[in-house]
Parts: sequence; C-alpha cells; structure tokens
Amino acid sequence: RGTESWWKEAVVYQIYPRSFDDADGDGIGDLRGIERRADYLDDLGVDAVWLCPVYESPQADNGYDISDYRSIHDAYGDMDDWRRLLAELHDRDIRLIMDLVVNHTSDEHEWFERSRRREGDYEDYYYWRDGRPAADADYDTADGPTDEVAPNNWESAFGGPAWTYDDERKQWYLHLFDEKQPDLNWRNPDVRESVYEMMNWWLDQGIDGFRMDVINLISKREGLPDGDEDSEQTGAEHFFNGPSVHDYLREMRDEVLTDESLLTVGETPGVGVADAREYVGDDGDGLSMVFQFEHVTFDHDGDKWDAGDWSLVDFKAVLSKWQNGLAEAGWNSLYLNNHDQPRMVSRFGDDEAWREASAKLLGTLTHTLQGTPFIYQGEELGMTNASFASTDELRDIEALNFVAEALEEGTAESYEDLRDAIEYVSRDNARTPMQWSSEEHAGFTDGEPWIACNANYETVNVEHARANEGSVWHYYRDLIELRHERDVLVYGSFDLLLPNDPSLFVYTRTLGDERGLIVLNVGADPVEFTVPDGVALDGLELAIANTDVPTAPQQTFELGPYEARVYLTP
Ligand code: TEU
Repeated sequence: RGTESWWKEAVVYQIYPRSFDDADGDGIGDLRGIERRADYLDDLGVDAVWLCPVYESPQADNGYDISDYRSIHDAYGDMDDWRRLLAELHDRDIRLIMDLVVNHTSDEHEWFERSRRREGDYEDYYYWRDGRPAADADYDTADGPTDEVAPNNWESAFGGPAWTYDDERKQWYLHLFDEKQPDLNWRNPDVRESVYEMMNWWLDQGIDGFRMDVINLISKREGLPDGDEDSEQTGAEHFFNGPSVHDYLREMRDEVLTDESLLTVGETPGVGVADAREYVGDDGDGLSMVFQFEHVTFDHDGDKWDAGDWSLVDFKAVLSKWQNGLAEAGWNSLYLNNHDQPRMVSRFGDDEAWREASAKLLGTLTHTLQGTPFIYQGEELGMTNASFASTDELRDIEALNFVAEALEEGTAESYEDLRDAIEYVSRDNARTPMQWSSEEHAGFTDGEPWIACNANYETVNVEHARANEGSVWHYYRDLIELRHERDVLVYGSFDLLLPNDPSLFVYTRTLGDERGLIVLNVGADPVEFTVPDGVALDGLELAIANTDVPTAPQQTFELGPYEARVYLTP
C-alpha cells in the first residue's frame, strides 16, 4: 500500500438503515429509501458510504445479529434492491463499505442451529463449555442446571453473564454481547474458512471495503480463564486484542483482502496507540484504519452510564496522542459520533443556544485533523440527543438491559432515576429517524416509525437546512469540498498549540510549503488569544469559518462563542 490512497482523501458517510429513509411505509428504513437519497449524498459530496448491517437477522441488536450473511433482511428489501443501490452509488462515484460482523452470529444462524445439535463439522463453530460445579464459583451466573454455574465469570458488554445454558446441547455457550449473539470460535479453521468465503462472495458483488465489527475481540485466551472483576467488563483482558488476533487478521488479508484499494476499518474498543499500530498499515495487519474509543470513553467514570463532565485539556491530549502516534505509522479514522454514541453536538457542543455554531465547530475539527472523517447520518444537520420519557420509548437492548438491571438490583427506584443517564449516553439517541422535512415523522416514513422522531424535527431537518445558506448542512458541504481541494488538510503533519488552554483547541497543519492554522473556541464564553511565537501568519488566508471574520489572521484573535476558523496558505 503506497502512502497515498483514495480512502485517505475520502469523507465517509455512515448510514444506519433502520433509521435513514423508509420507502415502503412500514416504519422501518430500507434499501430503496437509501437509493432514493443517492443524489442527496452526492450533493453533500461524500466519497463513500458505510452501510450498517442489512443482512437477514432477527434484529435483537438491530442487525448486529446476523442469521444469513448472504441475504437481505426482509424489511430492508432483497439482493436486487441492494444491487440497484450499489449501482446508483457507483454511478455517482460513491463507494460502498459493508459492515462485517464476524465475532458472533445470531443464534438463529444455521451454523449455530447445527452446532447446538453437534452436527458434523459444526460442533465446534462456537464456544461450548460444560458448567462449573456450583460450589466452586462466587460470580453472578445465568440459570442452568441447579448444581452448576457458567464456565467462567466473564460478562457481556450488554450487562449480565457472558454465558447462556442451552437446553438442547446441555452445555453453555459464550456471548460477549447479547445471548442472541453467540461468539464464533475463531480457533476453528473451518470457521475462519467460512468467514473468508463469505467475505470473498461480498467482494465479488463489487463492494469497496469492510467496516469490521469488534474485530479485536475475535481471539480468546486459551482455557478461557476467569477475569479481573474490577474491570469495566469482567474478562476483557482475555479477549480484547487476544493472543491470536493478528494471526487471524493476517490470514484474512492473505485469503481475502489482497486488493490494496479496499478500505478496511476495524472497530476496536480498548485499543491504545501501540495496539493500533499492529492493526494498521503495511507493517501491521494491513487494515486501513481502526476506530479507537479513547476520545469517546475518556469521560466515562468507570462505566459508560456514569459519563459526565469532561475537560477540553484531556480531550485534546487524547486526540493529539492519536494524531502523533499514527502520523508516520498508520492512519487515523476521525469520528465524534456513530450509531453507538450520543449525538456529538449534545456531548461536546451545546445543543441549545449554540447548536449550529457548535455543530459546525465539531465538524471543523473532524475535517481538519489528519485522518479520514466519518460523518454519521444527521450529523450534517446538527441533530441532537432525544428525550425518552419512559422505558416504553427505548428500543436499544443495551439501554433496556441497563434499566432492567438497575431496577432489579435496586440501584434505582424508578426510570426517573436513570433518565438523565439514558438521555445523555444511550445509543437510541443516535437512532431516532433521519430528519428530512417538517412533515409528520420528519418525512422519514408514511407509517409509524419504529422509534419516535426527535421532537425538534420541525426546525432541524434537511429541507430547511438546504434552503438556508448559513446552515450546518451547507457548512459541511463546504468543509468536505475544502478537504478535497487541499492536500495539507489530508496529509499535513499536525502540531497542537496551547495544550493546557481550557477552552481553545488550536493546531497547525504543515505539508512542505503549505500551512494551515485551525482555531476553535470550544465554549460559550468569548475568548481572546495571541498566536504564539514561532507560528508564521504570513500568507495565511481564511479558508472557512462559522462566523463572519477578517480574511487575514491577526496576531491577537477575539473569538466568539464556539467560533471556528481555518486559515490556509493559498
Ligand atoms: O459495538 C461494539 C462496542 O464496543 C459496543 O458494544 C459498545 O461498547 C457499546 O455500543 C457502547 O455503548 C459494535 C456495534 O457497533 C454495536 O452496534 C453492536 O451492538 C456491537 O458491536 C455488537 O455487534
């Protein structure tokens, strides 16, 4: 892989199909809905779409539980719809990246059904174990035979034990996520072969790459030993970046990912910079990028539901560590939100008084760091977190489990006690329907949407944003165009200024003679700052800003609330 690749210069748009656009009125987004928005994506100027799972699935985790990798979930359409979508995107020079979910399948996948019946080659497709004698264990465990408990103390990412007892096979199976998402046994070469075959089948359909769901969880430590109960997820040290993960990924590269132009992005919770270097680039496993989580977990107080205050100084430190850490050895992905995270403007900006300004500021950040920006649907409108008045309004399995568990354990008396946490971090915040217009249900569906629209759709919507030159949408379009035009924003080196300033995020980008200075006031209070010595201002001109400002930078800046400015040499 050379130093230049299309995906380094690209802006990727993430689509969560269930919530994007519903063409057939059943309240659930679908492939035809996406197809009819191909011009919308083209107008925005994005280069690729990452499509979250659309495969056949019982939808226990909105498609991250796949029951057939080679067909499309009914509510989304069929393979013909998918082929048409691919063609419409390719006609517009937009590439398509599919979501690859191979740490686990659905328990309704044929492989699992055969495995629970111990059918031939399928017997060891998953992690099946006998239970432990009940007397031997002191950890929380799911129900099984009265005299036994789960094989170890590992926990599921969605709460509760990571093991479920299967009455048919009379053994326990491992699931790092929901019980309807059994983990595939990657130690078994037949499993790996089946996965590679399936990946090659998708490549033959003409796709341009894969986003790889929790790909750093596929290798589990031999013997599946008990984990440290004080960690955020018990067992994590035995399956995050497990012992054979790099062997598997290198094998996958050799068997499947030989075309160097593919975009591959591994979703890798819990990786640090040093781990990431082993996954990306020629000297690593060859992935184009990873999604690291440090900048979206640094505000967790041991647990995502305790997220709260965060400091800009810490945020800058995390992001610049990644900028510097992968500058020579790898490539960064750039994101502030996705389908698992709260809306960025509600978390890092101000979704009330300064909604538009702060949405533009955060977009400026993701489009002017070194790496590939990923825009999550609705981000380009400044969509915000939603309101969930009761558990009836929640849809996400993780949130529902969290509420049920807290009520059962008595850490909360009622939903009201948990509401702030839900409305701040739950994944449903990101999953409310895309806001297309001020019509009923935001123009998303003619039916009843599967999850309620955010109440602010009457003012925050595509129709309104496109008609208004000063909107977040137009600003995003300009940002994307600017990034396409200016190599310094893609390839330039990054240098953080003022690391300890509590409200300013300021950095330079440099590529040979080309220079850039990016100045962001991350807060509602106006600030003044003087450009430090050593930063040359000569020749810099304003390239984009979210307010009206002079075209040449002064030595001293007066910045208004959430003001963002990008200066570049011409
Ligand atoms: O997410 C993996 C992951 O790390 C999440 O479980 C994360 O910890 C959680 O969402 C934070 O609240 C991926 C997918 O992006 C997610 O949608 C799936 O639910 C999960 O894998 C299981 O496939």
